[in-house]
Amino acid sequence: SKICVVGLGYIGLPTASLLATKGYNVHGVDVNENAVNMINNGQVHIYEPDLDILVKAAVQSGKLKASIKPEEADIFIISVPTPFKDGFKPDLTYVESASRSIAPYIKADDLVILESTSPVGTTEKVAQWILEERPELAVPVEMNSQCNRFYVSHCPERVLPGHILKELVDNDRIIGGIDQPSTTKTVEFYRQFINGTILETNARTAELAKLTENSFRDVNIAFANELSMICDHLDINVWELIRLANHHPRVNILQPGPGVGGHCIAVDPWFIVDAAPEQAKLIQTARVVNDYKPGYIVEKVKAKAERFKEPVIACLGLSFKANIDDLRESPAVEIVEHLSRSNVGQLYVAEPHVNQLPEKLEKDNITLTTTENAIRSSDIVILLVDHKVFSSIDRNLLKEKIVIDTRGFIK
Ligand code: SAJ
Repeated sequence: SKICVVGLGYIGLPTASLLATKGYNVHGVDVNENAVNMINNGQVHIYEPDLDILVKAAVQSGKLKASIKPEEADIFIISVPTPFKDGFKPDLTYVESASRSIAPYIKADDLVILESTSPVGTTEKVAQWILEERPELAVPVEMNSQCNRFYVSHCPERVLPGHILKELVDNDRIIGGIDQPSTTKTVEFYRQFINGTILETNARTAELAKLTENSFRDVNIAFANELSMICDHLDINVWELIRLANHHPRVNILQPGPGVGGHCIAVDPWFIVDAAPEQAKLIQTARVVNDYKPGYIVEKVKAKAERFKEPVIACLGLSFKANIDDLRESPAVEIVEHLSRSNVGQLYVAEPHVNQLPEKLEKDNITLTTTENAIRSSDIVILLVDHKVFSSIDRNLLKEKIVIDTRGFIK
């Protein structure tokens, strides 16, 4: 069968490439023309370990082609972003426009799969948006007929950035259709290329399951972040505390950090809060605790900087977590921006995974440089990301410095 993948980002591109190398004819669609051109040349516009090799293989086999427009296919996969907008409301603009854009190309018996993380009810909306464009098609919820029908399911992606290629095939998957025939058809498709267990449910449960997974992690990180602030107050080493507590057979605390970033864990819990504000108290509080942490780190740095006349601060790491180049919703970026805005001092930033500062950090008091140069030039060193490359930092360089290690990385 032919597959059309809409949205060629961190989820869509690996998925499209994987399917192409499995022998499917894949038509990839993205609104970013530059990304489309790069992919057609066998190149990648995002960094993920080994993705370049997979994309190259897929394109060279002739099975993966990209374009800015959808084409007819048997299976459509929607993997576009679902950010939030002001007031922490889910923004379904991309899902809606993806759904409407594929509508003209859908034929009877086709399957539409929503992989984007989505608020409860979105999969049903996808079916509705398509029906609005193509009233002659049907889903049996409305018409008890098998003719002219199309199928719609949610199969939330669960891959961890940095480990996408492995998790894409090995993770268990939840599949929930808008009706049982949709679920069954989707399960049959994923069985072709997924090694993990496939779990069947309905669309709404699948949607909430994905949001629940990320909220679970957010709540647990909030617990660790709260502990780190309690420990600062009581002058106790939080890393030692957590290590000790985790020796209990039923305790497994996550790690505190400078805050929670990325486009998933810091976003998805709000979809639950938005849908059930009265009930989702803990989930909302966890968001507040995690969002408080970057500002808390800034205050810590300010307090240390007071003793210097012209403080120079080295900020190590910008990405939202270790060993990736993704700066979206990164607490490290937020901290550097905040320090710059409050003129705390001269900032030297080291981020070995990028060769250019993001636009919002292009400021006179911020310089992107090497790790060693940043440390050598500084009075205060803030470790913001636990990148593997930072583990080889020469400890002698740090001897005379004030070190604020937000990740408990520098022993
Ligand atoms: N973090 C901590 N302490 C920890 C763990 C993480 O501060 O102990 C921070 C990270 O530094 C980062 C943020 O949390 O800023 C999120 O990182 P992450 O590694 O927990 O998660 P993501 O955003 O890279 O990927 C998550 C994953 N979800 C879960 O683990 C439940 C992934 O499986 C999802 O597919 C992904 O969200 C997604 O796309 O939804």
